[in-house]
Amino acid sequence: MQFKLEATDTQSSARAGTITTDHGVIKTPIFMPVGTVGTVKGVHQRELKEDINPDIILGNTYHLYLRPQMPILEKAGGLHKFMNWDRNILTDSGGYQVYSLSANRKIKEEGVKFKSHIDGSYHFFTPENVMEIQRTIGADIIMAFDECAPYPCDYNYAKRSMHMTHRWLDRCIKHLDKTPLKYDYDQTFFPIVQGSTYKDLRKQSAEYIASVGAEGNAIGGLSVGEPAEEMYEMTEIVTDILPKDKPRYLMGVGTPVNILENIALGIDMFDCVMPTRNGRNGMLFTSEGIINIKNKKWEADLSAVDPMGITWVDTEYSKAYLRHLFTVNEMLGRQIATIHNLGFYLWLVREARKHILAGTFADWKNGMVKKLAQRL
Ligand code: PRF
Repeated sequence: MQFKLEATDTQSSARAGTITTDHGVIKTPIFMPVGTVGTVKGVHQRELKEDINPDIILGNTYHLYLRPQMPILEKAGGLHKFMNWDRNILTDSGGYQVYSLSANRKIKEEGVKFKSHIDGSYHFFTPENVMEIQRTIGADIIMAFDECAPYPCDYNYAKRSMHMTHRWLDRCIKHLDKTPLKYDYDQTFFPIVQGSTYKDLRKQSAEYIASVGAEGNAIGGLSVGEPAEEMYEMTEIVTDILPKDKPRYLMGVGTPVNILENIALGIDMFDCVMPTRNGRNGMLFTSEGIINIKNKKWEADLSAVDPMGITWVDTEYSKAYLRHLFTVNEMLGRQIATIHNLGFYLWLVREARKHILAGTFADWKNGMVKKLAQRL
């Protein structure tokens, strides 16, 4: 993997760059649509490529390990081939999904024992087997196995958890070094900063993560219920320490406003279920604000879904029609909303990139932030 920093904003820490892997170029800042189980829910791979056009999507180790399971993915030649996606993929390690999805999880130094949310069967994740699973899935970027501490979290728990995440990181690196690649392209490993909402822990974790010299770095444990201001404060502490010549990925963030504010603090990569999950629930993100398309207000509004027209669905259909699809619970409504929202998120990061390169990011960002959170 190669990262080339193309521009840094003069009034903020925002950056524009390119990441190059064996599956192509990723222009940053980037938003990665979430494709948890080998599908970006509700969107065909062809639509994803042609209409939304992301350079990279995300998959989840936890889900893919449970279904379809590793023998199938191995037989297919990895996730790219299995799902027919020839661009970049990043897999999360399960270090978050284990805590947010499975019941009865037991975290020990050795690893995490958890109960499947699908059939109640028991499984054990360790830093070692998660590296092997990610080799088999075959994503271009693979993540360290970490513990995402809950919020709020008492200091002593956060500190112990952070140190365990650091020890797990050492085990990940050691094991990865002796686990050969499974396919004919490279994989890049990203470690994850933790430390909850404690400044000294965040600083310590960022220093530790920077010291391992990985090709890219991630920040976890944020956007877990803390106020946005606290998230930004933590991001800033960490981005001040992480190397400038490596990409930085803020995991599971966030709203359009969160994304712009964190770009301003020096983040290059984002993922979040919000555009897809909230879209399926009738929430549309637009450059003028947020729409709940299920609202009666749109019942007879025959204007375009989004007059700005980022994707074709925005101008091809009316708000009243889309509302109707939600009212009668047709799946096409959820598909249209998903394509719209992903189109919007990708538009937002591409605009941010353009403005960083043109030296106009800070003013543009401040103007956008005022509009994006409004409820229409
Ligand atoms: N760790 C991992 N994945 C994540 C997170 C984390 O802390 C988060 C927190 N926002 C989202 N996804 N491994």
